[in-house]
Amino acid sequence: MNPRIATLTNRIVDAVREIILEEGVTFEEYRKSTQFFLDVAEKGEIPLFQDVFFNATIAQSEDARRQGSASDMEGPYFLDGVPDLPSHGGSMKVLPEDADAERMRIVAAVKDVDGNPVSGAKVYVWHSTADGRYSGIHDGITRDFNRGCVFTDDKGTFSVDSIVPVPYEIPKDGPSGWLLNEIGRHTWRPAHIHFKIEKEGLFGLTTQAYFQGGDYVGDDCCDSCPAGSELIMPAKYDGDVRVVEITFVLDEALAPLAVAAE
Ligand code: MBD
Ligand code: FE
Repeated sequence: MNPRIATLTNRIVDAVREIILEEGVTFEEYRKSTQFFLDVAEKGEIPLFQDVFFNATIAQSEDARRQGSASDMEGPYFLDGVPDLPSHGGSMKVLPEDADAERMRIVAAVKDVDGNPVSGAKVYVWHSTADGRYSGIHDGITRDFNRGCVFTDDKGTFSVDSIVPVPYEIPKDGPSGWLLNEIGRHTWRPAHIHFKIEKEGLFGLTTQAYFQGGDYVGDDCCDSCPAGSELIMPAKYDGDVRVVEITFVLDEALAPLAVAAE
């Protein structure tokens, strides 16, 4: 018997049973829901389904236990073993056909909750191409593009050049896209950059940054980019380069929950 699993399972089952009775759910609807989950699994959309409906809330739940920067979904497209970049002056690999895309410079600082710089933090950065694909995941694009791994310098800072990503449409022909459509929602995420920051002894922060003024900002199909979010970056430019100036505040590593799941 695992008390954590018991609590969560019982509360979820109770909530669903209550809805079934209140809404008068039928055998036919029940069979459709069985088929729906079979489809989600068959299409490999279990991670996507969870991201669309629950991950933003998991981030909220974790953030309630912390004071550092807001966290956000990792999403399904993180890859390890990506190109190493210097702390400053490096450029992500950009597809030849994206050579004319709008350029972007990420200028970042990593700090602890007392404002001290965090040097030697390992930061993964990844985002879509200018036509909304992730390298190493989607068709026709090998894994190194628009991805990099960089360590913060002794001032806790790093910077990296790339191109500005675009809004991302989740697969709309699969079950997750179908369900969004059935409930009157669209299947788009605002343009975003993913970050995953690791430093021994500190909370590992996974988060994203969005572009103020961009399409679907405040209207994310995953509900991860509400209007007013601290993760929405103001439109700052250095000439024609979009500058994303961002500070990541890392908490101390979180203590495990009092009753941890096994
Ligand atoms: C993405 O690029 C993403 O970040 C998430 C969370 C879900 C689907 C695609
Ligand atoms: Fe993404």
